[in-house]
Amino acid sequence: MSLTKKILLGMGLGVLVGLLLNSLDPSIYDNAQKYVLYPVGQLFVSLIKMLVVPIVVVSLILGTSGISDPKKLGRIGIKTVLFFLVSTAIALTLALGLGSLFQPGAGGSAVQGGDFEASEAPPVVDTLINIIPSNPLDAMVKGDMLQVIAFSIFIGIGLSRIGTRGKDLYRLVEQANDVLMYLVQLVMKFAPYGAFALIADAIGSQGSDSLLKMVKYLAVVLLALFIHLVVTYGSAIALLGKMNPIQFFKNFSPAMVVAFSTSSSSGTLPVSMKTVQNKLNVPKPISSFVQPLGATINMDGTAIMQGVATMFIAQMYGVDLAFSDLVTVVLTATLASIGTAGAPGVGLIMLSMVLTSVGLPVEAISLVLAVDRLIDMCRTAVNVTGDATAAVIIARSEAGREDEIPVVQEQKHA
Ligand code: DAS
Repeated sequence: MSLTKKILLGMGLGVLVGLLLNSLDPSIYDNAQKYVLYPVGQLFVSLIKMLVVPIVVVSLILGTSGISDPKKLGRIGIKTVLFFLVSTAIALTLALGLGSLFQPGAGGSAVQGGDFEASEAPPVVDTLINIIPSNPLDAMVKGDMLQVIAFSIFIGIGLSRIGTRGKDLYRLVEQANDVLMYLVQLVMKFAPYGAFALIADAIGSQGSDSLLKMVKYLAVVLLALFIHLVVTYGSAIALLGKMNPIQFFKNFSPAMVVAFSTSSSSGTLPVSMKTVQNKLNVPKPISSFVQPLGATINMDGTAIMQGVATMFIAQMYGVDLAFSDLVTVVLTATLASIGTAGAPGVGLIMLSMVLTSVGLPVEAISLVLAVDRLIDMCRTAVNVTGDATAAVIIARSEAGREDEIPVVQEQKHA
């Protein structure tokens, strides 16, 4: 049985066991929670948290070093990165807007006995100054994600600017990324049991109300993904790509199916590139530049999940996010989508850095973790479609100038 099926089975069993425990004598739930559900659920959350800082550092160094030298990127690269950033900003605005409109976590009680006190957000100026770590290692030890992000970006820029002198360090960081991607796959093997325990614990303690909130969160994310896919990409394809959107989605659907079933943008790359070249008539040089870059740094679907999840978790903790917090979410989720590797489950790990940037606890990922695999399948299909949309639009804008296209150093992800 595939891992996805095992996770979905774990989720289903978690719902049934949770509803059963909630209907029985509370002492039965207490014992089940103490000796099984809590240990298994927290073990899974800790395994995820263990990977957060190293993955953020390594992913952002690789992602930043690939795009920070305008000379290396060239005209095509700058147009491509600009399209990626604009579409991710639209995705996040959509996610935060729908999260505010539908309030999937409203009235939630993620913290027993009263609201969670988010750490008081300092004035914006202090936040910006505080982003620069006076001690990068201390920032990593404390998990101060904004400072970890800033330090990683500086390293990535430096690495790209020293050129060939940095090739050994770049290779070392790539190897570290490969090890971390292997560890993500290893941790994901535990996901069926973790999802079971987290769902059974939440529903066992709070009844069908918590199930309803999870379903509402799932529905808001799927709605945002659908709107972004059809409206944002559909109109970009029609207006900028001068292509019939229905034709685009029909021709690209085989790659979307592969992305949905594998939850891996990198794994889908061979199919998505072949589809874009053969069925959407994008010249090979443009497809071979835009799509590998996109599979590494362009994850609109992931950004949407992170935007809605942050709103959902803030609502479950009774925290009102100020406008400055929402700006921070857009910034960190954009950086997270640049850093997210095209492998299953990585976007959830990167969600931790978005949560900490607005003072929410990393443990809160347990509220969304249980349904994340289902969302990962959908958001990965959106991620690869965003890269294909960019390829079609860039090809259109470069019609007749394909000979001037640089070759980007493709980052390998497991
Ligand atoms: N599954 C990742 C991808 O391959 C995205 C994610 O985890 O958010 O695009």
